[in-house]
Amino acid sequence: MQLDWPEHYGDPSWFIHDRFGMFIHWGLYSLRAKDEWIMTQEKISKEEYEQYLEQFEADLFDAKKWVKQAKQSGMKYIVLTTKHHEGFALWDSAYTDYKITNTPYGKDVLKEFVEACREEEMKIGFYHSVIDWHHPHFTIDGLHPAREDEVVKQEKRDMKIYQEYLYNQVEELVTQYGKVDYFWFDFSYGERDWGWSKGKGAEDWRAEEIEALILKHQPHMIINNRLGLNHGVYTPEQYQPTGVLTTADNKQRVWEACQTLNDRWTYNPNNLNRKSAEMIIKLLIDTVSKDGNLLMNFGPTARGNFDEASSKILQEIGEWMTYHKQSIYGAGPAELAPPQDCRLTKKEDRLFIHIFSWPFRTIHLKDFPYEINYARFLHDYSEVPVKRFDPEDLIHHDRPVIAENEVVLELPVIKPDYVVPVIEIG
Ligand code: H79
Repeated sequence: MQLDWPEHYGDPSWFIHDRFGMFIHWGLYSLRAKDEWIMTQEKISKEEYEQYLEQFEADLFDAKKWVKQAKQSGMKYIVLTTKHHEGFALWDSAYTDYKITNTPYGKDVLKEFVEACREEEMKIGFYHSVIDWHHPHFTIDGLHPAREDEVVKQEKRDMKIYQEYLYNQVEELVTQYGKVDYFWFDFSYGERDWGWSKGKGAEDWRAEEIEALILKHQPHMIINNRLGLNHGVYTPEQYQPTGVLTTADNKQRVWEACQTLNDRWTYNPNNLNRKSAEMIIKLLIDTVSKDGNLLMNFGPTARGNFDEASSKILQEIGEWMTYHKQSIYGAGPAELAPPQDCRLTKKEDRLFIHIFSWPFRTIHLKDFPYEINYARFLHDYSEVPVKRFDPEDLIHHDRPVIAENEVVLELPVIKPDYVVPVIEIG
């Protein structure tokens, strides 16, 4: 099937192959430790919010550790928030004082991040918010409600000045940090007044100029769909599509589901609605079976480390990935319907059956279209016996009859000791 992909973007093959990335939300909101939208949700005044700048010590921040933890868990790329809606820059931008180098931490986080990624061959993604609640010329809109204390009133705001700022900062990001693989803007989709955008769209960001700027300096770059231009990596948020995604003219979309650990994107120790490693592994498998990527978010603490709970989850994901990564990297959807409680992925002539809920003794694959040379568990390559249609069997009334074109896999009674066992058929 043909890809729905803008010709002027870089080649997304690496991205489609790698399937699994880490999203990192880290900013001043990490100190409040509730929600990255807190400034707007609680209508916090600029003055109050700016105090967090003085408190950002990040004394446990170690980019190498982030990257090692992501890598150990099987993630192949990391997308870091260079600036979220709050407007605080994680790099030493020349265009603002509201930045990491003016905190007690004092160093350029982004520089350390890209260096650590390169050392470990981790692909690099920059998240960048086109929304900015701190910039005095970002015009007040539906998602940026006027606070009582707004220093610059709406009529004095000049969006053109903000547009320059946005452009200049993106220029810094694509010229001062070496090769970047992926630009992740947040957000507006397609129509100007549609849904979340609430009144701002591509022309407010000067999206086409920004895109041209990025590609001029880094022609290999891939970009997500949130500049409002209706192309690039399609990014369903906290939502799993029900199948492969195609356009109206039947082209295959490049897509990536982004998911939170516990409802919101910032570190929040008090939201215990946390996804287990098992659920995240299942999300990843489900995504790949539908031809997408999973960008799984983790929020470091204000001190800069992943907390114990996150670290443990990352480690558990890694334990599964160590033995099952073949069914994820470079894999995509299969053409046949999955058996009950299973997800299928396929890579060349190999089929992978991911068993979400352990059945009693057998898995039935109806209308099985492929040759079978072998079937085996991925975690230890132990053989899985395969039974096919046999006319002789018809005389045995004590076992289910296998239909023509049906394949039956014979399983042990006890589930192997992995959250999601996988059978490979080759
Ligand atoms: O960075 C993460 C989110 O902060 C950002 N995108 C991801 C990657 C994002 N920004 N906006 N949205 C997602 C959608 C906005 C949803 C809203 Fe609401 C519903 C805004 C107001 C109501 C969510 C709930 C935010 C505040 C309350």
